[in-house]
Amino acid sequence: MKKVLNGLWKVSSSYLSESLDVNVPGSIYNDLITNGLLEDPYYRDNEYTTNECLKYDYTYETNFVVGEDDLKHRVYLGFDGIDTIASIYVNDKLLSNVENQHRRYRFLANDFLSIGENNLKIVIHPILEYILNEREKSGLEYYTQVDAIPNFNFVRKAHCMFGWDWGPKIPDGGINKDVYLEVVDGNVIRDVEVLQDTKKELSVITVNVDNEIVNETETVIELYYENDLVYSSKVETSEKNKFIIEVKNPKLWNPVGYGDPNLYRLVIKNEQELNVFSVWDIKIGLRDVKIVQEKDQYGTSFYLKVNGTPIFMKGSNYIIEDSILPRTNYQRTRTLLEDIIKCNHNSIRIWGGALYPTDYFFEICDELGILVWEDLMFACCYYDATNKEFLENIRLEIIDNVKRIRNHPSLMLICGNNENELALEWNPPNREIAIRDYLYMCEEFIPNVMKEVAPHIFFWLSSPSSGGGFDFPNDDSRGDMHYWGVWHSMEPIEAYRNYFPRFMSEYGLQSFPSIETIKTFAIEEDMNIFSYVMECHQKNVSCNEKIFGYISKMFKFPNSFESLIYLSQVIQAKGIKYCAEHLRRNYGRCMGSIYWQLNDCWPVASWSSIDYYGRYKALQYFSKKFYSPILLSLEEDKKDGKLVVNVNNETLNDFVGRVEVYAMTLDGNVIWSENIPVDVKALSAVNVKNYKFDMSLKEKHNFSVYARLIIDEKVVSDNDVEFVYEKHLNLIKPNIKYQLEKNGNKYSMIFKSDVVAKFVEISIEGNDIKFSDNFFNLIPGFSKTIEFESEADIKEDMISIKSLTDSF
Ligand code: BMA
Repeated sequence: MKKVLNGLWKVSSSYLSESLDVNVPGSIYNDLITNGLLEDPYYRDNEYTTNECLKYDYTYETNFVVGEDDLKHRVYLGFDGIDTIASIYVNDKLLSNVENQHRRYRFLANDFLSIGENNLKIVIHPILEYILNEREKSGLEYYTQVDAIPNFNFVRKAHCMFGWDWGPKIPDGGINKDVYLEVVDGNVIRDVEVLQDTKKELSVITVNVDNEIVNETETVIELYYENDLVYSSKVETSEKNKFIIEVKNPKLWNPVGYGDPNLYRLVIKNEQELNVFSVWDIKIGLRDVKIVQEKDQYGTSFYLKVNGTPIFMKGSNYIIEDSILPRTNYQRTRTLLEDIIKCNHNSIRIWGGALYPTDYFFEICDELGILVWEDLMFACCYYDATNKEFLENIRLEIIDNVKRIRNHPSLMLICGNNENELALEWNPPNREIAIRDYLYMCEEFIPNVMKEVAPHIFFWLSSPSSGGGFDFPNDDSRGDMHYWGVWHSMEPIEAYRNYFPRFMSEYGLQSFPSIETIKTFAIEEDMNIFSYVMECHQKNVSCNEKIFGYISKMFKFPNSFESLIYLSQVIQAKGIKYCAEHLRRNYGRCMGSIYWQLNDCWPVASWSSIDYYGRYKALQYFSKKFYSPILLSLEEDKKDGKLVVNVNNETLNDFVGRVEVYAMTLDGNVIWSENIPVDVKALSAVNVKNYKFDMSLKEKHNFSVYARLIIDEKVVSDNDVEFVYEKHLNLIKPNIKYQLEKNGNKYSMIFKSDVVAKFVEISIEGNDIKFSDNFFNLIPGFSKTIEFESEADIKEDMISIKSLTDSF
């Protein structure tokens, strides 16, 4: 029997003049803010003054009742998430000290409890003092990410809570997850492991059940598909029960776009006659997963196969959803994951500097068919691997988390860390020690733990890696790659095409969030990208000048702050599109595009495609097109006037259709056009046609190519391209017209323009709307329909439309 002890607790601290009533789970920052004792750190430059509160102990306290009968059994106190360095007292006796935010703790508490009312105190100790002490004890300096508070590597807490190149330095603390009392008066199922060997005709499932034994029960197992019982069995409960289930012609779990993500319900019970003592009721998916690494003409492949089908993984990197953790919830996560599905992503990478995701995160991915790349929570630093206590701490953390997530069908692979192998290229101090400690911890110790806890899950040593041993981790001929020449080294966007990674797990460009988001943290006088407040909300050392630099390469000098914000999003979207399409054109050679980054943990200038408030940046809209399973892309060579028209078919069906190509001047005058029949096999990319345009420079400034792919008389994908940067195009101010139609809460807008209109942005005052597309181009002679839903009554005078020519 489990009783959750969440709810109203008291917190006291010498930082506070009196104790406060607070909600558990929660956090120090959240408690202080909601009680009006701390300014919101996300506003203006508050981040820099709010950390004072973290110098103190906080004692969280509650009382609970234990009955006489309870104490005849085993009574546990459980803590699913304590952040981070804390002491737990029961009736003023120390139950335990804890030191890992990533772990779940459970302690036998009988000797601490008495019949009647009991008192539970959790004292959260100052985190910054702790890491300094640990650093001193170790006597050594290890490399840590430069944008974070140093020494974060000495504690097992989400690294990015100490700051990152997109994150504020507010290492909040508190009781993050459930606290419960558990009375074990009958057998308890402690763990279930589901292994499978799945083929199309037959899935053989092995279920290993770990029980805590107290009495005699039977372990019952039932497997359902929808409401039909597929299998059931019963055995006498022992510490370990094993079941082997055969499912003929299983309903497979498929990634989104490759069939349905079918789920089975697996119920396991410990019961005695009609008494049920313990139940596990989980969803599982039957699928065959492989990471294929085979030698080929380009090096060694690195790709995912699900149910025998090679999958090009398309997605982005996920960070924590909020630096103040109690502000996260199921619905926020669900909306984020639904947004990526709506935009044709099929994958997500859980980046290693953050937190292991919640159970509901994985349940949603299982349900939606999202493929998950999971990092273990180590990133951008080195650790003291001679510290035995630290190693034991991470061993238990890995076992705990991997056991928690290993049965999810959406989990494709687990990776040891983010960029720790690569970090050797960044001249870490004590280099030889860093090498020694990395090799032991990350290539011996952790892989052994993984073998113990999840031998059936593909384990990749680091991201990026070529297989370990510091052997050119970022080699584009094998393993995965993080390419940061564009952005961190300020290489031009064109440089993306110089690399042919087997799997690109990071690349990115920054932008500002939308003006509505900026208004939540900045006031009128801050509305300048080089103002103090705007720079406070830019965490990358190289600052806002980099965004400005990329804008200046392609666009004219912006005429206002708003235009600059708009252009920052356009350049980001254009750059990532440029790379993503290049990666997809190399289908087969490259099989993954995971851009950096999906979301934000506070309102900030960053690489995200969806901002802190869930608003889409231009990139999120672009991703819907460049990740579309059927894609027409145009590879132009600006200098030589060459063009390659390419079509990707990442569906399971061949198709026939036609590609229409129009060469035109910017006023819509078609110079020349062509219809090309295409016959594209499933899971392939084809080069449809190569062109060479002979143009004078002058002509180039007034020239655009538009192409569209038509299947069954429907436009499935379209694209357009120019041969000089937009700043040098002779763009004409467009006359954009639209027709607004309403049907209940569903709206459509049919757009037309008299000339080529670039990056047309729709906004509706006071309404946050996700459109079917935005920041799109309008081609004269062709209409474009945009759809959206809104409960508000949208009228034309609420709608504003702008395009590139409004920005200068
Ligand atoms: C990658 C990530 C993060 C970082 C991002 C942008 O290397 O792994 O550490 O935020 O680059 O610099």
